[in-house]
Amino acid sequence: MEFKNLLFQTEAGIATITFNRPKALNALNAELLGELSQALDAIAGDEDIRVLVLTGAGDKSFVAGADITELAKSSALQGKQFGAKGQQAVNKLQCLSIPVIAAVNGFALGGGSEIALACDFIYASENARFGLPEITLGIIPGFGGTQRLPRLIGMNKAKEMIFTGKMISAAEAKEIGMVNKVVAADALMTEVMTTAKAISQKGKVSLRAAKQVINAGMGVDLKTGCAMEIDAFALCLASPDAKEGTTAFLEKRKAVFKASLAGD
Ligand code: CO8
Repeated sequence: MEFKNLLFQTEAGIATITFNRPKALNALNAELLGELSQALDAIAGDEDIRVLVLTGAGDKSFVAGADITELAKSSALQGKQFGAKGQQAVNKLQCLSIPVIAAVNGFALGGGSEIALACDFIYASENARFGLPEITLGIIPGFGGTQRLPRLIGMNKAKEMIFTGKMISAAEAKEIGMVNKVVAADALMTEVMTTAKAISQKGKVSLRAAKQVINAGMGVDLKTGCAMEIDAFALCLASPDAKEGTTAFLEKRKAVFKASLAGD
């Protein structure tokens, strides 16, 4: 697929979306958000894609937030429409049935941090910087940052980041549990692709079930979450993936998972 503001490629079941406005540090304009939604729809409809990776073009920035030139000209109504477009895209990202890894290769500010937060986990380069600087612009996060950040790192730490608008280093982001791994900039994509490949070789049905149950379980009480887990477990057990996984173990060989979500 061809886009104006994104690069999109797939290889061996791993799709990569690269935010591609390097002159504006990959800032998010309305057109880019529309393209992101389109790309995510295409990925959701492609059974052969098993993992998605998001990163930024250039060596300086993942995404430096919403495009401030556009925001500066927006009325409240246009801002609401822009916010809705952004939230639609990040919600699609979070609800995608396949695992999504953010490879944060520089600034992840405002909407950039919010996109990374909607991914399943984040690997960052040593030069990455995270922050929600909206308060400095007289606004607040609008792509889910006030909701996802406290859920991930705790309310007090999230409030400190959002109230001060300060950037934190990749090392600090790892310390507070926002980032899973920090590596040298030139090793980031290799590290991300190694993990993406390992995940892509697992069963698609069980990956989907695990992601769905973890995401849905975060919004309900433990008892309800555990009940959802049992149902999802039973569905997995009925899939060809479970047959292959358990048979491969007993035959002392590596499982080769073929089942698609459609069950063929
Ligand atoms: N929007 C537009 N252009 C940007 C942005 C941005 N967010 N960030 C950087 N740029 C542009 C700069 O204007 C500059 O362009 P030019 O070369 O034409 O002058 C170019 O990128 C390079 O930037 P700098 O020269 O500033 O590079 P530095 O290395 O000196 O600084 C920083 C890098 C620290 C990243 C700095 O550019 C910066 O602070 N950028 C703004 C970061 C920011 O505040 N982001 C939050 C935006 S608000 C947001 O994300 C809200 C999301 C939710 C909206 C919901 C609406 C309802």
